[in-house]
Amino acid sequence: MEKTFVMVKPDGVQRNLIGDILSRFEKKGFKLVHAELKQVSKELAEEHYGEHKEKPFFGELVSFITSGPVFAMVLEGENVIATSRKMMGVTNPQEAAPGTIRGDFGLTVGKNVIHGSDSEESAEREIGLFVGDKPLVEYKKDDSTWVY
Ligand code: DAT
Ligand code: MG
Repeated sequence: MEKTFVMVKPDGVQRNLIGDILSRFEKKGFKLVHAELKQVSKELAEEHYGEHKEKPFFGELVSFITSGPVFAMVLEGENVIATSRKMMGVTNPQEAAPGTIRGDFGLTVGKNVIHGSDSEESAEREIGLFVGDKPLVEYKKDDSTWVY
């Protein structure tokens, strides 16, 4: 089953949004197979956001994502990568549709509450970076026959 990496960013943690955000994914039918409250190091931040190294906002991005703990998750489900990105809304919360996580909870692009992998390759890469060798929690979820 497809997996993705999602994290509530430091602004979302500080603003007490972990529960609301996790609840949306749970209610949608996605299965949580890893969760960790984690302080991101500068090295991990630079690696994770490597594709943005040359952007003018890179320094700000790294200092923001390391400014406090994040809530890192791996979610599993059919088409979870694209669907969870839709639930997050577009990058800039001012343009994100109401009803999306960024649309409902964010106000500026620099503090947009949540991260989610954007492709199968980035999901695999980001799960590797954040979870490493720790095994994902594999279990049968009793609601699965009602979701699928
Ligand atoms: P996304 O997080 O939607 O995948 P992205 O990968 O293009 O967006 O950018 C990563 C993060 O960088 C994004 O969540 C917020 C920040 N960011 C993007 N564009 C920015 C900009 N123009 N100014 C400041 N921060 C920006
Ligand atoms: Mg991205």
